[in-house]
Amino acid sequence: MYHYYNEAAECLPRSQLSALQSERLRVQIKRVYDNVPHYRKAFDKAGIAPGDITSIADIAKLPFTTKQDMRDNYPYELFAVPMNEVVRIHASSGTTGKQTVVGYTRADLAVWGEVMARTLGAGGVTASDIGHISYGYGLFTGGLGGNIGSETIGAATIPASVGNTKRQVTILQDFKPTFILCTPSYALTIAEYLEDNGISADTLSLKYGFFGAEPWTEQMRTEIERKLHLKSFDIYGLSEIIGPGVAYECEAQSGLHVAEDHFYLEIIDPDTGEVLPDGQQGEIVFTCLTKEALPLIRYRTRDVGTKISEPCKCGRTHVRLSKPQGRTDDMLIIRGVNVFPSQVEAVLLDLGYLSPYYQLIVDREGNLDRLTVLVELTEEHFTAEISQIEELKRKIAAAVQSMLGLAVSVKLVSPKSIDRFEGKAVRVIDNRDKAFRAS
Ligand code: DLL
Repeated sequence: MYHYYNEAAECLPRSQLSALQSERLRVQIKRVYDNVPHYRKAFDKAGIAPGDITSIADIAKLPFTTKQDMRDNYPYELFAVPMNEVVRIHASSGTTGKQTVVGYTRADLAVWGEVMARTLGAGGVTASDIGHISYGYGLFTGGLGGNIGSETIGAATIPASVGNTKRQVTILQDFKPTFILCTPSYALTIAEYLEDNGISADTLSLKYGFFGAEPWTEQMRTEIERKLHLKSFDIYGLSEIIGPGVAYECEAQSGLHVAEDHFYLEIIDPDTGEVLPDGQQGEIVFTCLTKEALPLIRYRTRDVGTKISEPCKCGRTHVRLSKPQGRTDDMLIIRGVNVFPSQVEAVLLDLGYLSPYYQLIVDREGNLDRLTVLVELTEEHFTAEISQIEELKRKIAAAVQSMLGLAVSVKLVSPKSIDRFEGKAVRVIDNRDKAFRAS
């Protein structure tokens, strides 16, 4: 039996969903044309009048919106409502340039609560549950996004926020939450604290975990479930679109359902902008169909994914997104081979005897890029003979090479020497720019 928060909306027949999307797009295009100078200019330039958009199929006529457009209109110029209608601001820090600022009206917050309640409901959460929210509270959308979903579904909500793992574990033991939200890397940090302190996961009451905000593999899922004794679900989103809740896993766990009555998904070829057919990997593009404060149209997320339109076993009619592998910006190109950190993670954890802590270091020697995989030894291997360690390194390098077709160096480091993360993990250290600057 599958669980839903809003079965009528989540299982709406495709013909009705498509009619709803068409109507919502029509209203949205008029809203942005009338209220956002950037869109008026962009549509005029493309020769499109709001009246030309009558059905969801017309979406392909519209120009894309990019991160650069957000920067150029910093902080509020893309808002489609006056400030007295905005009730919340969030921002994502971004590694380069200015923060990306996003806003919500009261109705937008209600949509956020709805899609996050669907996310939790899809895992089986109900009003009888107790939720522990360990995403950071603040400008990051994780904490307050988890919070609004948990409250909307009616669960007793613990706004634990992130950090101070000892205190988090005390809360987990004493307040007895039945579900937790945090990054997959923080879930591992909590698991490690339990192990180090001889606390069995059975002393906690956790039944479900909702992990996202960064890519994580099926192998990582197995690791987390084994250590925390819970069932885990992937949740995806980005601040620009609403925050967490844009797409979520159901109990069939074969992709993430996009809340398609609110966010329209397209997959495009990042080089040509052409819309790709189902099943083909490309850049994820979203259009906000109902957002009032910041209604982005065809926003290029720079995330890589695949659209799955086949019906899902769970009965939801909304399309699925393959488990997001990472951002185009995170994809490394090493001697012509494309590598996502998550692919290396899968190889490492498949070996079965490594710790889930790793980092990828990229250096340039002369004109050649070199990838070093840094992996922590487990306590068990730490005391091994040098010859055994050499053998381990050889095995890891061979496994990565056979999977990715790329020769790598492997460096094994002592347990707990790689940084632990409370929020999003940093997996890649790219020294190539530095080498370039120095030369
Ligand atoms: O990370 C929102 C969020 C919070 C999602 C909590 C899930 C849970 P931003 O900080 O704007 O928002 O970062 C968005 O994070 O474009 C992806 O690259 C990445 N990302 C988010 N969820 C996933 C996921 C939040 N489940 C960026 N798998 C996105 C892979 C993810 N990457």
